[in-house]
Amino acid sequence: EDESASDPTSSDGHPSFGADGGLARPNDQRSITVDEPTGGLTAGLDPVVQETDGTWIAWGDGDADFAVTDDRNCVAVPPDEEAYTLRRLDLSEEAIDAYYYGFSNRVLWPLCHGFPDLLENRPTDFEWYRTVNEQFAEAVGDHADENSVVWLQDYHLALAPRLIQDSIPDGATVAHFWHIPWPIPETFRHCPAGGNLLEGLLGNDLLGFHVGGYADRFVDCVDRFLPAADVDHTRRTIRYDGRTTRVVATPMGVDAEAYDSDARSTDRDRLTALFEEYGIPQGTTLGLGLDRLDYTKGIPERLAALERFFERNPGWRGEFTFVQKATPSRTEIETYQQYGELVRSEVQRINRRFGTADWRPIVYTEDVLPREDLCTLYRHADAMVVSSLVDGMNLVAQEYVAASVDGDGALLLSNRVGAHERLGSHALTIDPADAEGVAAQLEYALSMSAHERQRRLNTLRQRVFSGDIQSWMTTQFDWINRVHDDAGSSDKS
Ligand code: ADQ
Repeated sequence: EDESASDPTSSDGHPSFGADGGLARPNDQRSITVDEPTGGLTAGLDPVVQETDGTWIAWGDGDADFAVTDDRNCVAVPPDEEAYTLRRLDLSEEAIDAYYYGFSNRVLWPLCHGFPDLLENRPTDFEWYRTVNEQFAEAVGDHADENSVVWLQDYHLALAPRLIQDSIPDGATVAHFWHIPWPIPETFRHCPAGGNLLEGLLGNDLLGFHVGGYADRFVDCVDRFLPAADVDHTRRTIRYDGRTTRVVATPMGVDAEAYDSDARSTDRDRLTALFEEYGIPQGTTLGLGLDRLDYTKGIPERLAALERFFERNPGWRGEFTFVQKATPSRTEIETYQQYGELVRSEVQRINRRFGTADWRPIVYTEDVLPREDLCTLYRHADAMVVSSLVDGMNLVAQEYVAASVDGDGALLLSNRVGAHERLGSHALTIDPADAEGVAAQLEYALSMSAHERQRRLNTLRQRVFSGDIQSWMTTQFDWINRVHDDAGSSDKS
């Protein structure tokens, strides 16, 4: 989510079904295929759900080719082992437009990222948001009882926790991870139905954010907008309507071992082939940016910094190429279309300004990279630039570090992303809005001694490996067990 955690239409955090529509219908002999997306959350969650014989509930678009094994839209995963149940909620086009492209991504996304001016509250979007949350709660009710643990992902499900508690007598243990930032009260006050969202989220026993600042802001918003809540700022606990919600900061990591080993197994010939494909002169120094095409990612700001860099450093023209991968996202929303146009036209303008017959300063593509190519670029990029204007965590920065197996990369990291709290001083910190400063840090990165590169990367790698996706999952479930036990002991008292 979290595009990577929640948009089932992209290569992201849900198990999905073969594009050939290969799932068996009842009485149909076609085989079942399951594609495993590479998203970190899926990689982490899949074995847990397998171990617990759980049920994974996700929405889909009711594609006619999708078939199910029973009348509740459930299928066993993996098909040959039947380790857990995957249940799909089919949403109509109208529901997806209002719930996903509407309230989730025209209201909550801009608001939580501190862009209230981009908020678009269309008349029926919130009602659809509520309806889909009710559908999720109902589906959970089919599979869960008071002994169950329900774990919700992200901002698309803010009302579901309370609805789930209401639908299960004696309540289940409900935990929720919010993958994006939480705004300050001054911004949250613009949220339509803000009180309902807070009440919904206080149906959780546990609510997790990436960093302490977001957790504190959530507690501040409850304190300010829900006067009936009893708030303990120090312990980050909230008592409301007979339930205690514990708010925690549990930063998410990546599957560091997998990026490390995939990067080690890349072939230098693949880099040569990619350079050829992109028209980059072999041997050129490589810069890299990789993001969803989203206005929070600071791509035009990065381009402005690159322009300053080439202005300040004529000697690097022809010697340094910046590859920017930008995956289109939420293109139904006009703000995203306009953002894409701005990025593409800025790339063209800068390339016209500095490019020569055999060199372009910026190679821009909108492809989703196969894993091998992603790891090849990560491994060989001399400088990676993450310049988000605001970002809940940012996994790309951590993936780059994990894949930098030769110890010779340099990470320029925005001071406005969750990942900065963990990696900050060992990366090269940038203020993404300061083009001059980013250009200067890029100069520094490219002239840094081999020793300093290695030293910085060593520390970065320690942090990324010690806070990887497995340790995040363990922390989540430690907390869930703790609130589960607390709920059990308070029932007895
Ligand atoms: P995102 O906003 O999607 O995630 P990020 O954390 O960087 O941002 O994750 C993006 C993922 O997509 C990475 O795994 C990356 O490798 C992959 N990706 C992006 N472009 C790609 C391309 N062209 N080809 C292949 N893969 C590509 C949201 C929040 C973040 C938070 C995560 C997890 O916005 O702040 O870190 O959820 O909680």
